[in-house]
Amino acid sequence: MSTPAAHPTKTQVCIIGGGPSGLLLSQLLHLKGIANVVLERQSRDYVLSRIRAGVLEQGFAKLMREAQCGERMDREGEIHDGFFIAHGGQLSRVDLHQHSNGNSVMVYGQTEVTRDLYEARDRLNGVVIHNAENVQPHNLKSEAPAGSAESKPYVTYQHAGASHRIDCDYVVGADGYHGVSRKSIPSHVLKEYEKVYPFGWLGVLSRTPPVSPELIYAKHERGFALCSMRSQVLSRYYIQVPLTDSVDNWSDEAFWEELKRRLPTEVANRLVTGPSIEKSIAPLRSFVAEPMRYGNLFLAGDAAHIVPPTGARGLNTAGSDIHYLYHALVQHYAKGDDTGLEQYSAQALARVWKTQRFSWMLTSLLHTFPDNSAYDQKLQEVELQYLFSSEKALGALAENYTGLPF
Ligand code: RFL
Ligand code: PHB
Repeated sequence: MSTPAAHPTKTQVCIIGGGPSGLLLSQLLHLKGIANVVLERQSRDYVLSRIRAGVLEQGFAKLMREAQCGERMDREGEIHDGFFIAHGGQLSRVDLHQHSNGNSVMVYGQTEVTRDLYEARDRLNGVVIHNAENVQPHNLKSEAPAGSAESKPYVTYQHAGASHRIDCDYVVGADGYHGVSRKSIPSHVLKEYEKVYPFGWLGVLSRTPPVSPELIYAKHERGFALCSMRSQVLSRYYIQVPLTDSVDNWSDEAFWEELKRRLPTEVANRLVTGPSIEKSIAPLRSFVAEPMRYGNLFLAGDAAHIVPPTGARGLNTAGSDIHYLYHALVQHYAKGDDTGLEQYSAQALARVWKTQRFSWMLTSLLHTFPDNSAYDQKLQEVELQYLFSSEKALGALAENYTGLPF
């Protein structure tokens, strides 16, 4: 556990949020000699108890290696060359390898990514302050002459009853959708785009062998279902549920029964069930905030954008933000060149919108929408028929799922 001897009063980059985005940036900057502090509202145990993403694109995995955090991921993560789409009682395979010039994805949970990042931060004595309360960035866009002390931002927070202040050059808002950073940007500057879907995903983690060696995305008239995994002994399953449902209404038995109904019979017959070790409902939402820079504040990851989990893009898109921001900050500190910082928002958003499009497309294709007409349903069906009859359509799916270049 990194316990700072004292709370630093000065750093170069103050990062708000100790999720995967904040920790990855912190580690990468540290390796380049750029001082930084991470302020996290929750305890480490709490952050590590969140079960979220499971699929990493190669670009994200590469960034983990660059951050010297890839060893366990490469040992324990599973390379997947394809996945299945179940529809009309059949399983159709999307061969990612074949349709994306030999690309693949890595199945390795976000919880493990975060654990590896914390351990790396500890090894280098990185400063991660947990249980930081009332974190607030200040002076993000000052009128004072650039470079003067008065022009610089600072961040205040409370910890164990005491108030603290960190002066810095830049603030990075990596504090997720509910964080304080985006809210610090004046509303006349920020433009928000949002789409809320009329359903959520009920997710269950169980100590059972996965039903399939590769993920199965199932389209069914009763609602979407997903069979995923964390390892050969740990499975992660999801079913689409109405937003009005609560976890308390779903016993394990009811969950397994409903999941089986939505899978092709031969898959349902081999499903191994067991007690859930985690069960939660996530609402599905698409969201983008523009711009991703305000003065000396840079937003990254879920703080700036959210996708429905269908395309497995959220964490991966956070990774591409961190890639751009990391290189821009290195360019600034090593060469005094601010081009990357100036281009950050536009560059990150260009890729963000492509992942929005893909996540929306896959969500629309595979879910049951309460107000869909018979015509809408026919379109979903023909879209799937077209997909599996066209090398080019499969190529586009594989290209997006394995990750657009950054
Ligand atoms: P996080 O993970 O939300 O971390 C933000 C951190 O900031 C802290 N925080 C604050 N700290 C200080 N002061 C404040 N005022 C603060 N407010 C908040 C929070 O405590 C937290 O620790 O954002 P980050 O780092 O940008 O990471 C983003 C990812 O977590 C997210 O995009 C993914 O989990 C999305 N996602 C998936 N992404 C993928 O790429 N592949 C997947 O397979 C995938 N599956 C998923 C997913 C998300 C899901 N849910 C639950 C929404 C599956 C699901 C079900
Ligand atoms: C997961 O394993 O949690 C997971 C996998 C693929 C997705 C979403 C979530 O598209």
